[in-house]
Amino acid sequence: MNIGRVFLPFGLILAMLVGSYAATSDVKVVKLDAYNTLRFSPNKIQVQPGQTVKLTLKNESDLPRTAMQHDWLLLRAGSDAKIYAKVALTDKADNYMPKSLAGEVIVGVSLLGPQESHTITFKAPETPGAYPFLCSSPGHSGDGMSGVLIVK
Ligand SMILES: [Cu+2]
Repeated sequence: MNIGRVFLPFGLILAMLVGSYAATSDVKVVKLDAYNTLRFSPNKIQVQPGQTVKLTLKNESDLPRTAMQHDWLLLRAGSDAKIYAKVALTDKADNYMPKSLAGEVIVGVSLLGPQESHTITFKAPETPGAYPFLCSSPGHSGDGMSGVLIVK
């Protein structure tokens, strides 16, 4: 007689477990390393539309902080990373993230010193396309510290 009562909660718990498992496996984990050579590794990241992305930026440098800081900024599709970098170049007061171009930035990690790392979690854009990213530390993206997030 009690089977009905026992079975229903068990079924609900099972459904909840399955649901949370599906959500966890849907997270794209990205380890993004930033090097003295002014490169990101990887420089191409592919995600699904709207996918949850857990991204850890690590500054792999062992130079003094003043010599080698890196950040990571994901821009809107169609945004020009070269223009962003050019404006950012002289904007030390804003950590090279100019307020006038804040609308171009989807998400980012601000400047990290040598051997520092920081993790952010964000939702990938829903619209398929190529979203440029860069390090806005002066001169870095011009020397190759840029890449692309592909939403597909
Ligand atoms: Cu950099």
